[in-house]
Amino acid sequence: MTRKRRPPIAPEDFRAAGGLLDRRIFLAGGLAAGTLSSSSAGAEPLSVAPWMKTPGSPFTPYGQPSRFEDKVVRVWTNPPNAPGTGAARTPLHVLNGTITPNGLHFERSHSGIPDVDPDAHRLVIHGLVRRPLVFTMEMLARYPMESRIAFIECGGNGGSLYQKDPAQLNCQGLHGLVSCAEWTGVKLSTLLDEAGMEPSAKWMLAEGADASGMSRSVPLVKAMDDALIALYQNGERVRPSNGYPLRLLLPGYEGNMQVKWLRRVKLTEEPTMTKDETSKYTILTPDGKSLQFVFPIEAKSLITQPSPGLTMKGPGLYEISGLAWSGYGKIAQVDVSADGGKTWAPAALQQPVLPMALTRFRMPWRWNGGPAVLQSRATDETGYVQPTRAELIAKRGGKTIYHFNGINSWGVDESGEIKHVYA
Ligand SMILES: Nc1nc2c(c(=O)[nH]1)N[C@H]1C(S)=C(S)[C@@H](COP(=O)(O)O)O[C@H]1N2
Ligand SMILES: [Mo]
Repeated sequence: MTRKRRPPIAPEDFRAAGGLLDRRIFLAGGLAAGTLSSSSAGAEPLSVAPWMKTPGSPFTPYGQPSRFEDKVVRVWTNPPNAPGTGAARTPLHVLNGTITPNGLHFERSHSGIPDVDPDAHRLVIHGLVRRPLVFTMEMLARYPMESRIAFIECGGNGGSLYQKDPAQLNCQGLHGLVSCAEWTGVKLSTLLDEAGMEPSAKWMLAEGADASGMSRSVPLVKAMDDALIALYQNGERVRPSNGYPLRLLLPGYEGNMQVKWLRRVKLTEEPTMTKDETSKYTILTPDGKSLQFVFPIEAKSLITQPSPGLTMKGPGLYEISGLAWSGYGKIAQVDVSADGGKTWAPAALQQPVLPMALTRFRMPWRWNGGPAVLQSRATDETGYVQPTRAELIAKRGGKTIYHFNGINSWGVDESGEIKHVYA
């Protein structure tokens, strides 16, 4: 009896034009590049490598990545060692999964990283409360804690996509001001309940202990809902660059409000109108008016692999993979296009899909070696769909740098090189 063998990629596997495939294609087998007879890696596959012949290195107090991974680093544009305002970006294109390692979490500081002594630092809660409170770090650590996996994205991330011409930067340079971590600490509501809120309190001022005196007004409903006084980041104490010894975590809200090196929470009736929420972090619209207090990050997504710098090596099967997130809740769907948005197919969402956290999506793609334009489009659980760049700019104009969440396009040419393009 003869059985017809199904070809590795059958016509019914194609989901959209441009070679987007059904996700089950990776289960079909026979698609991997390396076979024993065609090993091109140089070494015989089962020869005894040098590192098998002597004992390995001893233990170290704090682990570091392999020396072969020395290009997996943050980058920034400030001159070397210049303190002050600036940002170091996460290398999204060479990471996978959804959690950002602490040493690679992006950093945005308006006046450098203060060297805060946890024994000398205090957190004060005052204003419209019955009992003003002062906390040492030791006192805070005695309260019950919770963990939340949450992204933080700078309101200025992707701001260069408002420009007329596509900036020739890679994924990190264009979009590296977003990261995701498991944050652990004390619920702000626990501390506010203890202080006893006056009924007239509707807002709170959060102030940092750095030289920039970063301060923002936060609606009290958000503070009482899911705000965290974060003491730990991915299991270890919050890094100095991310707010040691404690930061405010406001899941889903723009990064700027998540005040680092937090020293003061003051309950107020009205927003305080600080310099950071009037001169900055407002969205200037085409009619000359500004949108103020645009807090949650709108749904957004991004293909991280392939992306500029990760040149593809010939036609064949590839995995398109990327990240999606929304400050309004969970990601419901991510669609991928390989033809600049003409046709779309839904990507597989990797579990767990958590609210206000980075979500990883994956899509098999058979690249035929021709030009392609790769895009992703996120939909969140509210039904909101990530707009095209043109739709976003029609609404917002080009005078702002904040809250860019338009669809991003990577152009692939015949040589497999990838560039940032507008489609
Ligand atoms: N005290 C203080 N908090 C701050 C800032 C700052 O400069 N000082 N930068 C803000 C901005 S603009 C962003 S985007 C986030 C960045 O958080 P991260 O550096 O932990 O990634 O922190 C916010 N909190
Ligand atoms: Mo920011």
